[in-house]
Amino acid sequence: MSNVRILSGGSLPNIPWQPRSKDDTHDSPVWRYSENPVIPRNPLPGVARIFNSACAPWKNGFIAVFRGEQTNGVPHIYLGKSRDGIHWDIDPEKVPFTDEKGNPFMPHYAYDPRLVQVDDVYYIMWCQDFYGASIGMAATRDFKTFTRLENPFIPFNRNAVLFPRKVHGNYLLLSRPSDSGHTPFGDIWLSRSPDMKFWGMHRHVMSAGPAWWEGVKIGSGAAPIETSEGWLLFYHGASSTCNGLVYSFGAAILDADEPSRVKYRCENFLLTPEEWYEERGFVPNVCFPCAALTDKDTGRIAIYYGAADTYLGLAFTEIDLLVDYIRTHSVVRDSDTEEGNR
Ligand code: BMA
Repeated sequence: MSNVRILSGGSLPNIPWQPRSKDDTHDSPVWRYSENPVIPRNPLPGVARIFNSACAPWKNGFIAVFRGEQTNGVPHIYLGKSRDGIHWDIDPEKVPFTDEKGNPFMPHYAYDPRLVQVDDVYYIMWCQDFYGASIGMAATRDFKTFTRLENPFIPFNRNAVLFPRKVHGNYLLLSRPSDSGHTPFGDIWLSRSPDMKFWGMHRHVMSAGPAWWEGVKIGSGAAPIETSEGWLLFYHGASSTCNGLVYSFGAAILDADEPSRVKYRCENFLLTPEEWYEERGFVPNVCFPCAALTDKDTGRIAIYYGAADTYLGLAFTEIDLLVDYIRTHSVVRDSDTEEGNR
């Protein structure tokens, strides 16, 4: 067994947790919460489904940004609070984004939010209309005012995830350049910024495939977790079937100093649709992670993932088990291990 340490996030004794069942025969070191889904259908007036969503520790509990699909079909972001990370009190109003002067500045739509704390600022990033699907970003310190930042990229782009600290003086943002529709391709890229306004020094991180579960496209899931082995990244991968795409998730470990280099990449998925709430819903067969909580003292990790574009699910793992599994099943190619600048 390895002895890997979690470096980001600090102690989180109240992390949601459930030990693995003795009857669980999965090969993977990730197991589901037995009471999934944690958010059922029709959670709010005018909101039919909550899924692909992110949370973070906040005060003595947790705070979340939810992807809420309204009954008119348009997704927006909603705020929730929880004492235990499982039962949520969700604000029925959309998150009130403003510009830097404090004037209302709402995106036309917003989906797949991520939430990342860097120093004492919480950043939310999501996919929105910027004359085409692209990345929106906002900052908050108090979860009362939410100030939009400059959109980091031109269209088309999705699945942006910030690192939880600067590396060599720059903020780091992973993203997934895409097209305007149900993108049939997609690799993960890294961009740097000194100020959260100007993004550049773009580097390729890793491409879709070759494992079949991630053969069509991949995209970052939770914010990278700093460990003594490097940056642990949960990411989703899509596989093409005669019945459409199947979304699973896996993990890789990126180099601590130069995160565009992949050190280990697990060739197996960690979680793939097999429960009713993953296989059946608005879009069947989707497991889509957007956040992970960690407790550095116990090595516990709680992963939040959208299920079937309909529900929110929770899964668990432990850092030692997980990193052992990733290393044992790691397959990396030149396009993974190189710095990603050609
Ligand atoms: C992707 C994103 C996700 C969604 C997934 C499956 O392209 O739009 O929001 O969960 O498709 O429908």
